[in-house]
Amino acid sequence: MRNINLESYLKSELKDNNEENDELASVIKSIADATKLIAMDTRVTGLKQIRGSLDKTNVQGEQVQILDQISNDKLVDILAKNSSCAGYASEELKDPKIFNSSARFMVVADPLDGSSNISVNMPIGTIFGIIRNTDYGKSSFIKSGRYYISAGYSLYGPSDIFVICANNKVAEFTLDPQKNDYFLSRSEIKVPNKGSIYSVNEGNFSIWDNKIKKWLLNTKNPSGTSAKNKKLRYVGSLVADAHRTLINGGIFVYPSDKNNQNGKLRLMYEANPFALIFTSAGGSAVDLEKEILDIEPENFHQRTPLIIGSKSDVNNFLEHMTTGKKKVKENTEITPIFKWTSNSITNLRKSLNLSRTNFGKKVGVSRATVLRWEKDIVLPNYINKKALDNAFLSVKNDLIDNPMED
Ligand code: P6P
Repeated sequence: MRNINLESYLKSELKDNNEENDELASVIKSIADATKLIAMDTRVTGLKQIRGSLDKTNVQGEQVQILDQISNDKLVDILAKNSSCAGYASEELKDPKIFNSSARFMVVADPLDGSSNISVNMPIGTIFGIIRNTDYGKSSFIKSGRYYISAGYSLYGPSDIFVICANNKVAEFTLDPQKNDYFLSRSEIKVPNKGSIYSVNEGNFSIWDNKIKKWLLNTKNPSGTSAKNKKLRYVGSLVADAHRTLINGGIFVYPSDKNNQNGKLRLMYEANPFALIFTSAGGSAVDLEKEILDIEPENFHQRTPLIIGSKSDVNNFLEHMTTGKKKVKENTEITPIFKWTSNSITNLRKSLNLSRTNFGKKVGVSRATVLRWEKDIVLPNYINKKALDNAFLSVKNDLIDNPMED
């Protein structure tokens, strides 16, 4: 594993002869390059006088930390130069930046999450999601997590690490400062089905709904002979708390409360990326009742309750939220939404009234690939299937009355 760097990993993971893969790999690499620059700053905030805040508030009405702005600027500078990146939207921007509206992908990001921890040298991170650019222009940023084709984060901690979810696999890379490159340090991360840690800000207990209080009390005082007490770990930096939960298992809970009726964390660039990562790694990600990835966003900066972790621990949480024994839909991995066969692909293309060339452009492949699909010579791969899902979802209202035969 030692000598596999991010670039060679992406080449091997996204190897199918799919025009889209190279472009997806290049966008991921651009984001990784930006996080290397951010990491260089996070190591010396006390020396470069980049602690503290600017005399500026962001669209959330929060004071902008100097490093928030620097991190956002680095991501904008690098992604604006990537011809595969159509645009970028982030916690720090009121509106998205559109670079090239006909490019394949868009990036959403929280450029520096947990910035209130900078001044006390606690772990902080960059969170991002990559969405296929289906209907071009600004509106295409408002998409549910099902449209995210990749997601990841950087954690600036004792090590600077970069975790990426691509092709339904989650892998961790560690930055070698001498080589200034990310090398594979964990491949195919899987969340343990149950963990011994719970992570929640107990300081909010008095402003929680009673069901949340009941969950916490039962977690602290488990009943039953085999019940074991869990340990509390809470950094107050989402990337740090989420990464520990991804590796060790357990549960991270940030529910809604009287001060944050819709939750505190943001759907598009905090919850959705972690939901894709945890679901792809065999864990769960829900709000108080359903999967995060199924939330249809109304606005880009909207917030949500976020509960992520081991499937068993999240199901136990959900049982406290409902009277019945409701379980998270057993979705062992992010599978494409529809079953794509030569027939259903042809039906979709004809329903869109597109030539093979233009249909290929819409789903990111060549005319020849579309022909091979329709002649059953080759099957679409995972990324192709997500693109076909998106193509269908983008016009589903027209098609819903005449569902495609399989
Ligand atoms: P609280 C950091 O400000 C952040 O947005 C997340 O990184 C973190 O999980 C959460 O807020 C912590 O919030 O209310 O516990 O301080």
